[in-house]
Amino acid sequence: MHGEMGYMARAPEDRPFISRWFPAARSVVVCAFSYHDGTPPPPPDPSRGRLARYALPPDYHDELKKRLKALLAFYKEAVPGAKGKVFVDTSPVLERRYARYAGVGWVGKNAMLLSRDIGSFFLIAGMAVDAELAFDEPVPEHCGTCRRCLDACPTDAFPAPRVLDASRCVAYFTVELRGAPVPEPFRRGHGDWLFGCDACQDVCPWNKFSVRSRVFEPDLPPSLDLGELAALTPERFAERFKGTPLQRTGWQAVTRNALLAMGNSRDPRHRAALERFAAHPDPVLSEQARWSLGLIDSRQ
Ligand code: B12
Ligand code: SF4
Ligand code: SF4
Repeated sequence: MHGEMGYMARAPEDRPFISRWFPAARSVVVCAFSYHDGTPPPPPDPSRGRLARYALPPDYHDELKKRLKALLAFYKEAVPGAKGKVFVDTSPVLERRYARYAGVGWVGKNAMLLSRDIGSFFLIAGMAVDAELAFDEPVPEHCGTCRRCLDACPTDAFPAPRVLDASRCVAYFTVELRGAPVPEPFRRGHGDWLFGCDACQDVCPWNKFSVRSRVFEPDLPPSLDLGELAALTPERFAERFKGTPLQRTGWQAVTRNALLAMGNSRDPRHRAALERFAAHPDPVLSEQARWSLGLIDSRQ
């Protein structure tokens, strides 16, 4: 269920309990930060690959850590001697679980934390503190009989509602799986996703209530030209995507994703780039290019 994300298997018994990470914890404050830029998803275009919305602003970790640290400093000033610790994504804290307890929203059938007020295009960050604070109640769930997200998932990554099998998820393959090929049975499901995947959120009716972010501005466009991307050397890639979420995933995996999206587009205009990569010394890239050429040719 975790794919190659080994850290998820480490100390699994600690992950549900914030007090194992911060023993003094008595209360948890959870914040939601919209990253929606107010624009609709881009129209399909065989020459381009799509980026998930969260990847458009600069990498969010530093910005949210800064804001949570300021909140913690404010708290410590108000309560001299108080202790606290902030979490933004990378700590062993199950953020959706605590956000649910804190009343930020409910866990949708797509496993996303979902709010009636702002939909699900938001990031979670928070802090644990050593005092007992007044608390909000969890909100009831509002999915009802809807199952649009389950039906929209292109790789059948939900064995049951609210249970995500990460080892089938396009977001996992495109962002976290590096140095390895995308397993063949999931390639067609990637469609034109280049980095991350929003298919199970784009269809959610609650996302018509998404609010424009007051924290993040897009730095990247919602889709990138596949030919231009595949033409970048590792050095040019590093320059172009410095400070963006694509930087951490790196040239090899993002180029692999671009070659895969080229195949799924079935657009013969990508043939020259794919033929160049079919002879590339990197076996992951050359194999992906050959697979994509096969898909384009199978249509002729
Ligand atoms: C690893 C990870 C991934 C893995 C998935 C791992 C997984 N199986 O969930 C991959 C790489 C695939 C991934 C994808 C995405 N991720 Co991610 N991811 C994480 C990370 C770092 C850890 C999550 C984790 O441990 N999951 C393990 C499962 C077991 O825990 P969980 O999903 O939190 O589920 C709990 C709740 O569902 C709860 N629960 C509550 N009620 C109920 C009811 C029932 C019936 C059930 C079964 C469960 C349940 O129980 C579960 C266990 O406690 C978190 C940050 C963090 N530290 O939490 C971000 C995080 C979950 N990701 C986030 C985002 C934005 C995404 C993507 C949307 C990115 C994208 N567009 O490509 C996709 C969404 C995919 C999806 N539909 O969930 C946000 C989610 C924000 C939100 N509004 O929910 C987080 C919180 C990061 C952040 N700081 O904002 N992610
Ligand atoms: S992010 Fe994409 S692949 Fe992953 S569960 Fe949602 S729709 Fe499926
Ligand atoms: S698409 Fe429907 S089932 Fe899925 S999270 Fe949204 S409301 Fe719930």
